[in-house]
Amino acid sequence: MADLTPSARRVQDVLDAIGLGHAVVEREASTRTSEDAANAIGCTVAQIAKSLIFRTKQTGRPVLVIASGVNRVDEKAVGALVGEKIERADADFVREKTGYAIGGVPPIGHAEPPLVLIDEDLLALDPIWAAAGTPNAVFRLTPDQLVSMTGGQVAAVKKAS
Ligand code: 5CA
Repeated sequence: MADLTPSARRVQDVLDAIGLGHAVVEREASTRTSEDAANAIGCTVAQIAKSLIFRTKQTGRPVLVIASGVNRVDEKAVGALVGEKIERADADFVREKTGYAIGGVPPIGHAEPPLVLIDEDLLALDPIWAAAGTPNAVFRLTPDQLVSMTGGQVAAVKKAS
């Protein structure tokens, strides 16, 4: 535990403050994408809780959508839920609002508290895994814990495929 890289360490510190015993696991193998993470962990892509950052178009607020790794996010549905059109955030916005780079954005501990929506499909999967600050770090949790630690709203956010 002592040798996590600094960004993963920051996530571990947030998890320690939450106090439910979650442990960041840093690996040699990439966990940069949902597919990478599932391969490294040995779980299904669906069990990867990917943290996607959007930006509200008018007011420029960060919106965090935590979605199952197999789902595409329906931006119109998210816009309707937050009451404003949204767009995909660029890398600089992600870094500024979360404090982390794309590929390692965790669901908790962001620099600016975002609006949080959680893909309802994640509630049927246990355990799930989320990014933990770097493209090589993840932590395991239950969907209920994801809801409680983020304060997110569980919603239908996936695109019909
Ligand atoms: N560590 C993994 C598994 S948890 C991870 O973070 N996956 S992820 O899917 O949550 O993060 C990668 C996401 O970053 C992509 O799905 C994509 O939505 C977003 N992304 C990748 N490249 C860009 C880019 N150039 N601009 C904006 N968003 C991007």
